[in-house]
Amino acid sequence: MRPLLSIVGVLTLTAPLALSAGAATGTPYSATAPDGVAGQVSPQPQELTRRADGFPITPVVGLVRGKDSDADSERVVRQVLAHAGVKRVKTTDGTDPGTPTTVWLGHSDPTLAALRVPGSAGLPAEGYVLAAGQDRGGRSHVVLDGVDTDGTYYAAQTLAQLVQPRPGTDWMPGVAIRDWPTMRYRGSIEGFYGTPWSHADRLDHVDYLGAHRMNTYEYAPKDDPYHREKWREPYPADKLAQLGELVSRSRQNKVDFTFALSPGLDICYTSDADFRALIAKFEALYGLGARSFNVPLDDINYNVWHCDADRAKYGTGGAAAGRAQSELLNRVQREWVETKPGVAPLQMVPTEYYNVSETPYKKALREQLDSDVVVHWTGVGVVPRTITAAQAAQAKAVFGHDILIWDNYPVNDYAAGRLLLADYSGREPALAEHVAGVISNPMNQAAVSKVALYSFAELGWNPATYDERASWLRALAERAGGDRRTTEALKVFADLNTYDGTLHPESAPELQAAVDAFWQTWRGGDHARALAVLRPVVNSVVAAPATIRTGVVDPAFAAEAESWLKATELRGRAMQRGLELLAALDRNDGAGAWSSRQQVGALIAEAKAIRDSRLPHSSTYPRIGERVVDALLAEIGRVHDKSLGVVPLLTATTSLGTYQDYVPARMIDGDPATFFWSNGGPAPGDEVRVDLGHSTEIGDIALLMGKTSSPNDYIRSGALEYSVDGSQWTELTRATTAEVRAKAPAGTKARYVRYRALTDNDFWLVVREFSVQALGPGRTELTVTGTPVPATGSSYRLAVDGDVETAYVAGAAPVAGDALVAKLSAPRALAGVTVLQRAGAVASAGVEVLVRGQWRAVGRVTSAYATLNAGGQQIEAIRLVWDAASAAPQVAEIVPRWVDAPR
Ligand code: 14T
Repeated sequence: MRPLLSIVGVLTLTAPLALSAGAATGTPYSATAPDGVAGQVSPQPQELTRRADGFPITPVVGLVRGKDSDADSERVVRQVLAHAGVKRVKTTDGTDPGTPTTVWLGHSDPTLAALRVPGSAGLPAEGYVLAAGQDRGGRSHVVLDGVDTDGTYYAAQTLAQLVQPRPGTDWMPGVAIRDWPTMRYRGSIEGFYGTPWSHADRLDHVDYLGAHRMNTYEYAPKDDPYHREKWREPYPADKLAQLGELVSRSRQNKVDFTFALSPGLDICYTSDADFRALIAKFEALYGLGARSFNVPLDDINYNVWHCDADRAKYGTGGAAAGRAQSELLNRVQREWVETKPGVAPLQMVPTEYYNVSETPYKKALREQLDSDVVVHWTGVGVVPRTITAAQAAQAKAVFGHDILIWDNYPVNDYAAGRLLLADYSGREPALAEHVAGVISNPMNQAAVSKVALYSFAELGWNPATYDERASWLRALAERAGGDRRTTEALKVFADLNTYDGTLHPESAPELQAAVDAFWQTWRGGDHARALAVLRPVVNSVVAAPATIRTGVVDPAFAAEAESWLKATELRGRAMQRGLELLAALDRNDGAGAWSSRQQVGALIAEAKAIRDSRLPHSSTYPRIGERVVDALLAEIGRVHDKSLGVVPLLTATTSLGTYQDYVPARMIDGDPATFFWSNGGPAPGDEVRVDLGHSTEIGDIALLMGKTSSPNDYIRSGALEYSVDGSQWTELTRATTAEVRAKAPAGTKARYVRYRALTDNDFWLVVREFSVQALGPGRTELTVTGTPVPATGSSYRLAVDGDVETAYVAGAAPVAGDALVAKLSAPRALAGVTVLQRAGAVASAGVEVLVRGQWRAVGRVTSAYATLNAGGQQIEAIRLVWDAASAAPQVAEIVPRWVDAPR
């Protein structure tokens, strides 16, 4: 007799197969479990004992069909065996085939007894026992004993993850598993707005669900017209055929295809015709084999009726809406669901799906909705940071029905341009005690959503062992087919695609930490070391996309992520150029720094021109390391500006978050048509601020808040204050209006001006302009005129605006006598001048300064970067006298170096 040993430690699995219906139907499907993650079956089994009696899988294997086997589990087992190199499978319907290795599918008490493992009797639905080992006679057995056919199927999927590929003969580790799901519903709801998944996406998705022991796919794409807008209309034949194929494929994966129909936009609850239209649609899907149905009533206004009869019958308010909805659903449940063989309890999504507060609407559902109906709930909030067990218990109590969590992660329809690749976090495992399940509303990108879905599978099956970070790492390893390099590249990429504003309020936490450490070292003075440490981090960003494109198991992942991969490469390269800029400054290479600066700008412009094909992401550019990459490059730009002597005219900041692209810079762009927009209402202490760059005398101040289309977006009560150092503030005035104007008393000196909220605000904040007049010495204004005249869209001012990214672009090539003249607001001693031209269009010119009405030559510019000495003369103007044969000039900046400039 062999000793039954539980091996302490881990068992390393090398890329076993996870199998699916896809492989059987000819679709290549090779999702593989990770090898970097030792010995894990995913989702993690409830009870797993390792045994010492593992065995090689022989070329001939017996397969015995038992009472809980079916074609699907048999298909999976055959794929496992074929993949393990088995040449011949001797199949029987119960008799012992006498093979050296035998797989007992569905049931076998005698074999379990021989392996001394208790059977599956008494396990919850979908549970199974998987035993692998050798009997006293030295014969090898695998028993896949499901409590039902679903359980046997899951035993087969677990088997697929256990077999270890080995050169020569694959290895079956000795193991005894007792396993069952904790949650009844596990899977997904395609419930997002924007471009729905393709048919191929869905087929692949239900394969993924089945391979990860998830049992639910709900079909509810908001932008399938036949699901919501045109819910009454029957599906055209081609769409129906695809749904039929999807229903079959779901069944093969033990996934309950759940058809959802959303009639809420215009249904008349009292209308018999509307009821019949709904049932007809369900009937069509029933005919295809669907046995699970949902009536979502989310994202509608329940205070609006769509027929007079409803108003007359139900009255108004939440209680009326709850009653109307309950009556409709009760009819569907009682007159249809309960009369059709095999149909699962009806599901619904309440209009109030996002909280647990007691309301007349919820009271109506609690008291009137048929008790069999399962109610969806998203947690407290549409995309809540956390869902606790206590909240889940409250939801169950307040809705008075079984709760199915519709978890709005990793859905990205509300986050245009963002791919959500972070961990599935903030869900308290103990919520399983109060809900029937958790399903994911995924991204518009089906294959990329598998990173999160992997963890949904684990939380749903075995919440007790759920570890969000470990699960995420395994998910990435799985996408990488266990390849270490690809896994690392995915980690880098995922870090840059973390921020969602809710579950993950931090953007690119890993890169952020590296950047923080970089500036700390840089400011400490060890520039070489700072660069040497950050460079490989940035290089890994540049390299990740290529590794991912070739390394991920799923070509669809790379295809769907391509816009983001491209953006990652470009932003990574921009960061590389940024570091080169700093290195150039360190070796006093002004020309090199300017060249790098322009390349940074060009790469970022290229990254911002990318548009993905799917809605809503097609409306903007892919966000990558949002704010972190930008902040690094902006700071490098400031270091460069400082070394050039460029004084930014004005910068704007805020303590508030920014909504979409409505960045603070828009409050100081001189254009009242553009605006800053916060992403929340200002609380006391929140502020908007302008920084003049240096302390100077200030005059008129104007703050224009709100806009015609959101007139309430202003600070209801605020204080206008100024400061020299940013810490000591003096109040100028208080206001309660959308437009605030003030004049600083003559002689007031300040560097900062801010407007600070004194009370809470429900509305967000719009600031169209925040202008502060800078007076007096300390700043010399340059006014540019001359020829050639600027091209459309450009202006003279851009040559002296303190922003090297913008340029005076001439409308034509210069002719003899053309010159660009920058006149000083007051004469000042000039040490030198730097002229920055755009590299693509370098013109040559003589540089002259005006001294007491006389132009004097100080040198020539012939390249993109030119820095000249002016000898400290007191000058009135600077001019560039163009060479007639030159290209049309593009002057990014004329940067004077004043003798008396503060350094
Ligand atoms: F039904 C709900 F559970 C639900 O979440 N409905 C939608 C859903 O289709 C969408 O994908 C999700 C994420 O954007 O949020 C819900 O839609 C909203 C929610 C809002 F708060 C749409 C607009 C909102 F302002």
